[in-house]
Amino acid sequence: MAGLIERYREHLPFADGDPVVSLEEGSTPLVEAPRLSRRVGARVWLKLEGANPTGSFKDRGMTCAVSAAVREGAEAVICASTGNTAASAAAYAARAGLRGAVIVPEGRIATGKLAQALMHGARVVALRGTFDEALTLVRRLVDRHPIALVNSVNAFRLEGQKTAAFEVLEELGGLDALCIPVGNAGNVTAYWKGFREADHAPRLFGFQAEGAAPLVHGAPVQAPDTVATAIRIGNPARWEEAMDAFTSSRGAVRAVSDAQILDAYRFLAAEEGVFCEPASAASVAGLLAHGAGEAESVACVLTGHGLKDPQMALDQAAAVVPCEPDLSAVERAVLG
Ligand code: AN7
Repeated sequence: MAGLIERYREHLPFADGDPVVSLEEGSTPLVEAPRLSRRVGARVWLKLEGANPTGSFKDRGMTCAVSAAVREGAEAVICASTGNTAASAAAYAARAGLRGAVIVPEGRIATGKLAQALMHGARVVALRGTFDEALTLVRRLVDRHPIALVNSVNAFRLEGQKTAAFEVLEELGGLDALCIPVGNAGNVTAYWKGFREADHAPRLFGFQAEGAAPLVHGAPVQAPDTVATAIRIGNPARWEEAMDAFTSSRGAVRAVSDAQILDAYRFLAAEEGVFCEPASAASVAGLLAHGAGEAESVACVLTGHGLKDPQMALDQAAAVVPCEPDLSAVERAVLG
């Protein structure tokens, strides 16, 4: 399977012969969710972005951002991140032979993401501050040093991420509504760009965590907090564009509580066989809590894989059953 620059080159700002840094990202599964569909009263599909090479949708943007950085002669890339951008940037930097640095909020990044960034050889800086402070600082840093910024303020990121909208439309033909978690608001902006370029306009419903819902409140949140660490963001970089996407598509941005997020997280794993990370479950939590207008066909974007955050899973799931190594004990343990 080709990577997405190859697959969608005519819709992307890359010419034949430009350098391409790819891990064959994109082309992710879109699976129907029968139990969720029954609960919602519509046909619901799940876009499994956790099936990307580093386990999140960020790879779509990163293949473009890092390919463009190589084309421009960059030697290093940097990002601020709640975790997934860091993991993806580190992987694509390694692939390209560039140095990578990532700045993450100390103690607020899921274990899997930290392991990825470190294994790929990035310099991982744990900031004693929020994601928003980290982003402000890296933006100042790249003004002073020749390092490519690969956060979603980088236009190439959105170009890559818009391809997910193409894929959904190619599979379903059309769509009434899309539900999506919102943090820094790059992804919803990218989907809207992709849908418009493909001449479709499903309603976009974005969901933020209650404790980190600046777009819902209409004001930045100084100390954002939620169990969904990936979307623990108080001042989204793509604020205006995201609000335009919600308004233009006749959609909305709404908040979901941590309890609703965790309910959806467990439901998807236990009832649909789909393990996503908590932030991703916000899309389904929002659909369950608020609906999606009168939509008959709905796609929920599951942005990252559940294995990103093993500690959260162990905290939320049933305990393991200890057992002595004899048959009757095993019978009791298995059947009891
Ligand atoms: C799983 O990695 O911002 O609204 O620094 O990891 O485009 O920010 C992650 C965001 C949703 C929100 N789901 O997307 C980062 C980062 C998952 C995420 C989002 C993120 P945006």
